[in-house]
Amino acid sequence: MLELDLNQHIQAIAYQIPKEGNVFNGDSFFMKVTSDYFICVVADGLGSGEHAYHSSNAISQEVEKNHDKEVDVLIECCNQVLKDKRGATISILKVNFLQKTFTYSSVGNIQFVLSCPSGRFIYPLPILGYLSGKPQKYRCETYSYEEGAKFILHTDGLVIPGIKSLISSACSIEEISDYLESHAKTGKDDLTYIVGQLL
Ligand SMILES: [Mn+2]
Repeated sequence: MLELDLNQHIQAIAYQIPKEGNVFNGDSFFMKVTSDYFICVVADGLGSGEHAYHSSNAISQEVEKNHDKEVDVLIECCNQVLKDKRGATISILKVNFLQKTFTYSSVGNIQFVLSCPSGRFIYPLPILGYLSGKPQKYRCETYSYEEGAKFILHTDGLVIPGIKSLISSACSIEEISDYLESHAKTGKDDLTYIVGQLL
């Protein structure tokens, strides 16, 4: 499954494939572009199959319903909808085009890296754990970005050595996505990535 979203400020490609033999994908994502901001969420439901899907899908639906809210509010809303569900890891990214900043918050093993044309990398430190409706501490940080910055957000089903050199290369995001997709054969885990460029 491949999805493309773009305007004059961003181009983003999302790709998803379930674990080999599974119908349900335990990962979910949502992304949306408006004239002012881009928001995306990637969630990895604990385990795999239908129960994993119910947890991660609850997160993507919550962000879809409330995409205009701030990231710190959204992540707590997502925690609340996981009460009585198995749980999920999560990353939320929201980009403010006018301020040229982005806010990122994550719990668990979803990886994010952003590479600026100047050579600067932004690689927020992960918080261990997962959301399951229990009280949880979050880290929610805002960074500035340069035009041309590229980023990738991916679940642990994608295992690619040298992801930082790939994202900082001169390749377009279509080329990066083609490369990732060709390496993302169905395997031991569900897999989701979002690759994008801020313009
Ligand atoms: Mn996983």
